[in-house]
Amino acid sequence: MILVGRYASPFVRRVAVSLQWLGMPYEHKVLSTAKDVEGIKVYNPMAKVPVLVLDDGEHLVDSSAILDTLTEMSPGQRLLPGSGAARRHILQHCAIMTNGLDKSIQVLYGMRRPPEKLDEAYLDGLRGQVRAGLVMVEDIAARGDLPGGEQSTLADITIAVGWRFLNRAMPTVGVAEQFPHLVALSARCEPLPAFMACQPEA
Ligand SMILES: N[C@@H](CCC(=O)N[C@@H](CS)C(=O)NCC(=O)O)C(=O)O
Repeated sequence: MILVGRYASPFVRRVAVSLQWLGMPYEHKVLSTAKDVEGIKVYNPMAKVPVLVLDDGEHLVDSSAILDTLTEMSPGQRLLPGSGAARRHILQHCAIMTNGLDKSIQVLYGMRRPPEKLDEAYLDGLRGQVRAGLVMVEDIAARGDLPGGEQSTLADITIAVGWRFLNRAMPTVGVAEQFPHLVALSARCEPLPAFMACQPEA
C-alpha cells in the first residue's frame, strides 16, 4: 500500500498511526498540499490528502473511509469493534475531533490571505468551533473513555493526533492548561511505537 500526504496533516497521521498499529506495511509518499499539488492530483484529482493506494491499485480518499476499510481488512483488530454501542461511541468521538480539525484547517488556510482580506470575525467563529470540539473531547477524556496507551482505540489515536496538531498549529486554541486530560492522553499515546514512527514533518 502507498499512503500519500505528510504526517504534519492530522488526517494523514491518524491513518499512518493506525497502519502502524495494525502492523500493515506501507510506502509513504511525502507530498505537501502546499508545494506538491500536481503530484497529489496524480493520486486524487481533488488534491486532498490522505490518499491510500491499495495493493490492487485502488485509490481510497478521506481518512474515515480509509480507516473503515483498514479495520475491515484486519481480522481480530481492536481499534474499532464491528458493531454495537462501542463502535458507535468510538466513531462519534472520532467525528467530533475530525470536525474540529476540519474547522482548524479552514482557519489555517484562511490566514494565508493578505492581511487586508482577512475576515477576522469569520476566523474567530471557526476558532470557537474548534475550541468547542476540544471541550467536548476533553469531557470524554475526563470521563475515562479514552484509555490511550496499549488499550487505544481509533478514538484515542484520532484525538491524541488531533490534540498534538491543534496544540502546535493553533496554540491560542489548543492551550495545554485548559485541556489537562487531552495532555495526559497525549502523554500516554505519543511514546508508543506506532506514534513514534509517524512524527509530523517540520
Ligand atoms: N475529511 C478529510 C479531510 C482531509 C483534509 O482536509 N486534508 C487536508 C490536509 S490536512 C488537505 O488535503 N487540504 C488540501 C485542500 O483541501 O485543498 C479526511 O478526513 O481525510
